[in-house]
Amino acid sequence: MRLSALSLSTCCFCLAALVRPGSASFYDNPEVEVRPETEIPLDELKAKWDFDWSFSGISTFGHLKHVKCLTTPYEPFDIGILGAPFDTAVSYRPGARFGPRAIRAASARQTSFRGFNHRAAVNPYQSWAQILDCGDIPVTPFDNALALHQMTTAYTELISRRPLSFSNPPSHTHPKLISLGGDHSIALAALRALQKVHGRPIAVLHFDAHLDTWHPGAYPSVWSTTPTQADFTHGTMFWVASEEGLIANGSSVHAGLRTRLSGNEWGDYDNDERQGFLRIEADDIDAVGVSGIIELIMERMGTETPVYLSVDIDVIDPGLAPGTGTPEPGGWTTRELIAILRGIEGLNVVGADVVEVAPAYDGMGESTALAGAQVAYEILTSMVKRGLKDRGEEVILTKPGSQKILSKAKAKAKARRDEL
Ligand SMILES: [Mn+2]
Repeated sequence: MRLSALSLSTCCFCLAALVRPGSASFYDNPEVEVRPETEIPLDELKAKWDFDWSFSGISTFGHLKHVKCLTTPYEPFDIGILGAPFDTAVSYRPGARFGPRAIRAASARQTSFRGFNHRAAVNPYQSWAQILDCGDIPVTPFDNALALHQMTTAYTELISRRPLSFSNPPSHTHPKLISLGGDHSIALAALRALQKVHGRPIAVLHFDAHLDTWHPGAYPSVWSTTPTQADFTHGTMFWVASEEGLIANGSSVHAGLRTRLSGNEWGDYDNDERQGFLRIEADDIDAVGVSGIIELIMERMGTETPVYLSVDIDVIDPGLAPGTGTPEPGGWTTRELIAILRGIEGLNVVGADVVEVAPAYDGMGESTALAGAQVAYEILTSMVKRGLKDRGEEVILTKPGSQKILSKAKAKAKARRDEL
């Protein structure tokens, strides 16, 4: 007994020695003041509780404020993240209806607090734009014609509003949406809405392993007679959009292609050419590099043409992004895609999507959803940065220190090459 009492007192002495003089001990149970709720000032509550760790809080994209924009026309915004959980137009693996949910969860480490994009020198979450998580369109899974109608109506309604930071043409005249798919067919709804609201065909920049300009007849739907609801799929929506005159023929681009083609000839490419797309194959990156891909896109699209930027996550190699509907080996790395997206930040993007994230086939580390969240972040960054430029507030690219180190390393590498 005496010994344990002694140890206890020694221990207490040690703890006392660790505690800074005058401060409360870690082990103190502080007195919590009980006050009627009405007596606590709101700013005091906000100061104490109005923040989230990356792992806390309800899941919205990047911890953005969630507003169901479709039912709150009195809440203006500049850029909205809009879920389109629709996947009943897929040709292979279903499951992308869970894409928005997975991408939101995977975006948890994007916070306004730590959101500075070092590649772009801007924090999209702390700039001019009011960005909201607009929630999901409640798309029916039972009737694709109705689903397309719902998505088109929702998209049209949202981009017809006046943005919070309205600025004169050609700049921010309409809110911009980044939609989270859903399968790729949701792009048809976006293009119908964009063409209507902007009053002109839209150029499409399409990152994908596949063409998605396929004629509906390229699918073995022998029971259907054209046109039917079966024409609307995640591989034909750009064909339908082209037929409807929604896509700017001659200024659109596919990037990252590596699909197999129908039959024993180039008919699919011929059909694609009629729709006016430039095709950049996944393999082209070996010949021209990331910067060559960027040049090809910028040369084709310029900085003024309104662009719909559509990213099928299957553009990334399935080794890095397996959670998708129609995986094709031999794709770009996530880093290459990020670098390309950064390189084309000067485009006039009026709308965008990240589609085909199907978390059921993803790895336990949610690599596909993480890539999807990163792609959305890069697009968001570009929209904000373009807005800064249009407002005459161009950001100055400064990377203290690293540029010097990089140029030194480059010079060293060059010297080494010359030596050899
Ligand atoms: Mn696609």
